[in-house]
Amino acid sequence: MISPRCSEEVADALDAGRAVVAMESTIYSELGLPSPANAEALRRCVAAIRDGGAVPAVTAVIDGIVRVGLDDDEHHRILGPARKAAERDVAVAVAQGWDVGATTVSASVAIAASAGISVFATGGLGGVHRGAETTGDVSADLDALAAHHVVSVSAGAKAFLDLARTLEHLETAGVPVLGWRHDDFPAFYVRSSGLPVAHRVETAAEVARVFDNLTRPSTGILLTVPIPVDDELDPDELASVLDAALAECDASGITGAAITPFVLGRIAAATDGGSIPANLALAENNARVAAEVAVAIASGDRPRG
Ligand code: PSU
Ligand code: MN
Repeated sequence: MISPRCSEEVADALDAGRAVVAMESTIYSELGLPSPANAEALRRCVAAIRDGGAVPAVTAVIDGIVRVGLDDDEHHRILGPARKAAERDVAVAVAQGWDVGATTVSASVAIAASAGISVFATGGLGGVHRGAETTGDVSADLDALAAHHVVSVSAGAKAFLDLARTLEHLETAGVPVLGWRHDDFPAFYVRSSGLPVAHRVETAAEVARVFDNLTRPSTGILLTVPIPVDDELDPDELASVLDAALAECDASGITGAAITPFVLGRIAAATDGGSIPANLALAENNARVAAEVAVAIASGDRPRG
């Protein structure tokens, strides 16, 4: 089994029972956001977690070592070229000594759990892709949420997924989906997908209580946080851009892992780059809420209601 190497700061915080928030590295690499927005995203998310009274713990595989918590002078390692590492790839990245394995949600949640970290912050989750009934393309992120005892905080799932099926999958897998002060499952760049979340929560203490009372010891929670009102993109414009981009993928044979960068590029172009600040704002907001939840879990204080 993996034994991640924690930074001194993260190890000290975990020993002392202080709040720690795990982070992924795919979104901060060239695979997730263009430079220099990726560096800004990382800086803002780290700062939001610290401002919230928690210790940020970036996960990655660097020089074949599973890392939890990077020093600031190591951040450049994940900002450049990287290989995408989902949960199943982590062992391979170690065995083969990958320079930089950028961890997706599934890998990050698995690594967080192995280090004893209870809360993880991301931008958007992977999920069930449109057309999955023929391609079978369902992100390993969903199974990881069901398999590891971690609260994952996200602004819903990637914008161009089949969100209804993503929610069905999470229901089947036994993962509670909680909406942070919101009734709808968010759709990343927009606050509402039109689909309801299973349960709405108002406080971090409430999330902590749910976390304490899961019936399966190794299941997690998905806490969805809508993008802040002022940063939301126009839902109608986004829907038509998405449909056009996906049709273009179909027509030109773009499939699998190539779909995400292509569609994100089309969204950025169609919104005159407006999707990038929106992406940063939602990631930072998720980090802020994750810190609040981590502090509540670490405090052990669970006032009801
Ligand atoms: N959402 C985005 N951009 C991304 C991702 C999610 O808007 O780059 C990344 C996350 O790291 C997530 C991963 O875990 O994509 C899921 O990839 P896949 O669908 O291949 O499982
Ligand atoms: Mn996939």
